[in-house]
Amino acid sequence: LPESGRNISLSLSLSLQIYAFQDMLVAENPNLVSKIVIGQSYQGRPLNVLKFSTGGTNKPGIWLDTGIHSREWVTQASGTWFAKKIVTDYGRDAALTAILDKMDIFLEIVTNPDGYFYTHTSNRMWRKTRKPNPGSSCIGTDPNRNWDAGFGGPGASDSPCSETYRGPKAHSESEVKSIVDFVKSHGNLQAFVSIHSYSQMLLYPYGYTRTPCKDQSELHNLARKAITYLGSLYGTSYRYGSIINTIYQASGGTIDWTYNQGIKYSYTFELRDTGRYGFILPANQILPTAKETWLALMAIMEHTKDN
Ligand code: ING
Ligand code: ZN
Repeated sequence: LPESGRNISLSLSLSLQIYAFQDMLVAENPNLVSKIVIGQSYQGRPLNVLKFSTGGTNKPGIWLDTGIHSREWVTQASGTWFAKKIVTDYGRDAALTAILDKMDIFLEIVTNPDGYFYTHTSNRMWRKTRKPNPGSSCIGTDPNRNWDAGFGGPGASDSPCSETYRGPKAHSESEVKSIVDFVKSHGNLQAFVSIHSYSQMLLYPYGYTRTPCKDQSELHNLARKAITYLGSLYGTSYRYGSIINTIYQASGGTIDWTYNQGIKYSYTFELRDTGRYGFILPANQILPTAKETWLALMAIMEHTKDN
C-alpha cells in the first residue's frame, strides 16, 4: 500500500480495537463489566455502553460519554483509559470502590461511530453524524444540537451544511435517540457527564437560556472542586461555569436535556488543549489528559454518591 493507505489501515484497525477492547474487558471481568447495545448508528454500527456494576437492582446510575463529536479524538482515547481504570481500581481504591458499591457506571466510548470511522478514512475534522439530509448535498447533524432542550433556538443552525446543524427535528439522530431511550428507561441516573474537546472547561446547564438552573450554586461549587483536583496533577487550568456564560449560547445540547429530565449532576467537559493543537492533540498528551480528567470525574462521582 502507498503510505497514505497504510496510515488509513493502521488508524482504522486502531479504532476497531476499541470494540475489541470493550469485549475483552467484559470477558476478563465478567463480575464487574457488561456490554449493553443501546441501538445502532445510522450506518448500522452498534452503540455500545459498558456497564460497571457490582450487582443489585435499581441502583442509581452515573453516565459518561465520549466521542459524540467524532473529531475530538482525545475523548474516545480517555474513555478507553477510564474503562481500564475502573476495573483496575475497583477493590483497590477506596473511593472508587465506595462509588461502585452504591452506584452503577455506564460508559459510552464511541458515541458517534459513523463519524469516528469517517475521521479515520476521509476527513479527520468531521464532527457530525453521517446521515444524509434530503434536499441537500451536505451530510450529517450536530449531535450536540439535536436534543429536545431549547431545540431550534439560538446557538444552532437550521442549515444542513453548518457544523452546528440541529437536524430536522429533536432526537432525529439515532445516536441521540438511543441515549434518550436509555436515560428514560433507566429512570435513576443521578449524574450525566458528556465529554468533548477542546478548550479546558467544565460546564453545567444551561446553554440555551440565560436563566440560571435551579442548582447553579451547587453545580458551580462542585465544578470548582473538580477542576481543582484536575489541576493538582499537572497544573492544567480549566475555566468553569454555565455553558452560555463560559463558552457560548448553544441550544439543543445534551446536558440541558438531561438536566431538565431531573439528572442534577449534568456536566460537559472540554478537555485539552486551549487551541495550540486543538483536535489534533499530540499522542503524548493522551495519558496526562485522561489521568487529570479522572480526578475531576472522581470528585463529581463522589459528590453524587453522597448527595
Ligand atoms: N464544544 C461544544 C459544542 O457542541 C457545548 C460546547 C457544550 C455546547 C455543551 C453545548 C453544550 O459546541 C465542542 N467542542 O464541541
Ligand atoms: Zn464537541
